[in-house]
Amino acid sequence: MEHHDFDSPETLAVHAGVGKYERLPVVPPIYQTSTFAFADADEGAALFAGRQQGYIYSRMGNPTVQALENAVAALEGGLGALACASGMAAIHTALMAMLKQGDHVVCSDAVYGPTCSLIETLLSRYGIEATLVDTSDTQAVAAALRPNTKVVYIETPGNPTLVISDLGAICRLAHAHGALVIVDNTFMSPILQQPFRWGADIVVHSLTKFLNGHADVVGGIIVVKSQEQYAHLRKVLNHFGGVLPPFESFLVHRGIKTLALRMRRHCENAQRVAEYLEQHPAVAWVRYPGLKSHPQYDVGEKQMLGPGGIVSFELHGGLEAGRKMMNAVRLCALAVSLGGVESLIQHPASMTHASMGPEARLRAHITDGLVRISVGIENVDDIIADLDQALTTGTAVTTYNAGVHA
Ligand code: LCS
Repeated sequence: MEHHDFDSPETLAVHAGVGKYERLPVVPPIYQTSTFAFADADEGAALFAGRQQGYIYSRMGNPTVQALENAVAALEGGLGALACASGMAAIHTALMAMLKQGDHVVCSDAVYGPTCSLIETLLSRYGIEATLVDTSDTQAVAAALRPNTKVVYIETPGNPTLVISDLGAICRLAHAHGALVIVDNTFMSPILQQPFRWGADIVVHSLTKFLNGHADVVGGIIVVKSQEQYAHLRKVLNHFGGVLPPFESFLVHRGIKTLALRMRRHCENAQRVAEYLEQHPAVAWVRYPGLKSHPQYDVGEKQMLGPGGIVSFELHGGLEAGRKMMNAVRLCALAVSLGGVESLIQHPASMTHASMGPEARLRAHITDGLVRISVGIENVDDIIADLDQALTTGTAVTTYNAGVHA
C-alpha cells in the first residue's frame, strides 16, 4: 500500500494513487497499452519469475489501473485492490477464489438480483451450496452456519430494501466459525462505511455506481487486507481475465476525486426526498437509513457515516400507481443503475431483481410495488418538485429521456 502523509478521506480521494511522475504531470497518464517492452530477455524472464517487479502485460497489471487500485485500497483502509471488468466480475472472482467444491456460503437475502442468482443457482453447478438469510438478524446468520461454511457474504444496506446488517456482530460470529466475511460496500462507498473497521476480510464494489459517479463506466473492484489474499486473487483474476481496461480506470479514478463531496450531497438530498415521501398521503411506506422509522436505524447509526443516496418506497396504489409515477417523472430518468450525479428511478421486481424470481424476492421482502430512487446531486427542490408532479398528476407522458432523444 502507498504511504500517505494525510489520511482523511477527502484528501485521500484527491491524492491517493496519483503518485509522483517525472516532470510532474498532476494527473497520471493513461497507459493505453496492452504490453510492456522488456530491456532484454533476462529482464523478461526475471519479471515472469517474480525476481523483479514491473509491468509485463495489461491483463496482469497496468500503471493506470494500479493508480485506481491504490486509491480505492487507501480509501477502504485495505492493503491492495484488484480492478475488475464489472461489479459482477469482482463478486464472481472473489467468491470463486475463496470457495471450492463442497463449501457452503451464507448470503444476505436482499442483494442485487444477479448476485442472488449467481450464489443461489450458478455456484451450485460447481458443488458450492448456499443459504440466503435475512442478515439483519444476526441469530439467523448463526443458525445458517454449517461446518463447511467458508464465506459469509453481506450486502449492507441491501439492494433494494436497504435492510442493514450488523457488520461487527456478523464478523465476530463468522470468524469464530472459521469463515471469511465478504462485504459488498457499493451502496455506501468507503466515504460512508469502511467494512474493514468492523472486521470484514474482503470488500467488493461495483465501481459503476458511487465510486465512478458519472454513469459512464461499468467496473468493479475487490479490496483485500492481506498480502496472501492479494497474491491469490491476483492469480485468479489473471486466469479468469475479467480486468478493467486503462481508460475506464482513468475515468473512475477521476470520479473518485469528488467522491467525498458527492456523497455528502447524495446524503443531504436523499434525506430530504425520504422525508418528503414519508409525509406524502399517497405513500404507504418509505425505507431510508436516515429515517427513524428504519427498523435497523440504530445499527446504521453505529456503523455508517451517513445514510447514502438510495431511497425505496411503495405507494398505497401498489404496482399500478408506481408504474404511473415512474412514467410521469421528467427530471429523474427511468433507468436502472444508481450512484451517479443524476437522479434515477426504477422498479426492482421487473428490472434489477427480475432475475431472482418471485420466491427469492418474497423472501427478501422485495414487494411488487417497491420503487427505488437513486437520488442525484441536483438541486433537491427540483427533484422533489419532479416527484411531486409525478405523484400528484401521474398522467404526464413526456419523460426526461424522451426529451433528450427526440
Ligand atoms: N453490487 C451491488 C450492490 C449492485 O447494486 C450492483 C449493480 C452490482 C453489485 C453489480 O455491479 P455491476 O456489474 O453492474 O457493475 N446494481 C445495479 C442496480 O441496482 N441497477 O443496475 C445495476
